[in-house]
Amino acid sequence: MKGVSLTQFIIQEQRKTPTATGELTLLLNDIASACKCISHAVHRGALAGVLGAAGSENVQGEVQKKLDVITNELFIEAMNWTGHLAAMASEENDDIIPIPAEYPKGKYLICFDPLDGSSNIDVNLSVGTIFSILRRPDAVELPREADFLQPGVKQVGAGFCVYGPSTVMVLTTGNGVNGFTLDQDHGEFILTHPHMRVPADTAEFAINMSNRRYWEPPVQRYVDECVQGKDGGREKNFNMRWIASMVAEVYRILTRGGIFMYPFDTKDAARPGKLRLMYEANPMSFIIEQAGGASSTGRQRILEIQPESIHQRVPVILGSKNEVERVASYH
Ligand code: P6P
Repeated sequence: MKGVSLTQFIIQEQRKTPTATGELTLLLNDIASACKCISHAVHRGALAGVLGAAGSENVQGEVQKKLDVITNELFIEAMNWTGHLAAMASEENDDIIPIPAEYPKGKYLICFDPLDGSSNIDVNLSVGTIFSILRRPDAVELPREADFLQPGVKQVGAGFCVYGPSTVMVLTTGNGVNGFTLDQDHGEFILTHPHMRVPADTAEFAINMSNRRYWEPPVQRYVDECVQGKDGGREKNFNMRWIASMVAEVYRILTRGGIFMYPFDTKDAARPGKLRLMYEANPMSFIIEQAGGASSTGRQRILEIQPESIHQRVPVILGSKNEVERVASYH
């Protein structure tokens, strides 16, 4: 099955934008190449000796690196020479990552989580790479952290690659959401899920129930009603899922609907939520909204949050529009 490749698809999309220079197309292609490399590393797993925490030593006597560090280096090295980026921000790096002086710079910024859900790697569950593309502010040659702090509505593109039974790249550049499955034989992403849409209603919720005592009352109320189903006043009974891998939860919601919640909790007063705004909540919210869903902190639309720091955490309630709006109405 050949089908439409990711490269063909994004070039066709580019042709719909007369002013496009093709730079975003090339950047998306470079991201796809990086994700192919990460997919290979993740799927080799134990065979590549990259599982588990540090502790073992390689031949140079260096401490064996965890896969999330290796994938971070993979992504940075696949992107820093391309000439499309002015700087990068990664979950794995405290500071923003400048483009080495010897390479040309471009007009985009990228925020990424190289391997989200990496705690699942050792138990062989799906993990993924999440990325968010912003424009470099005009005339900024050497971007600083402040140049990244743009609300999610400013994203030019966003996507994730889920490394599961199959490797699927999900992408939006503001004209809907499309999914591409990696054909391992040809090494190409092929369009397999055109125009992904999130059903407005669902009977499936995803949350880590062990945190119930830390949630705010509106979330406790909503989840208790889902658990009680028809016995508690809802018009239907609900099912529950929790994979502890955001990319897998969001992919499921894109394929059959659902609501995913990592809400505000009082477990750690210093953290308003667990998930990071710039490279988890914003890209996933852009994708979910582009597929007809909704994404909120419970009190505001996530894409309208003015970021204050590159690693800022936010509460996340996203998925089927009618359920997200119900939770927001309880706040
Ligand atoms: P918990 C993975 O570590 C992650 O950032 C998300 O991908 C996932 O949804 C969440 O944290 C899981 O958190 O507390 O259930 O382990």
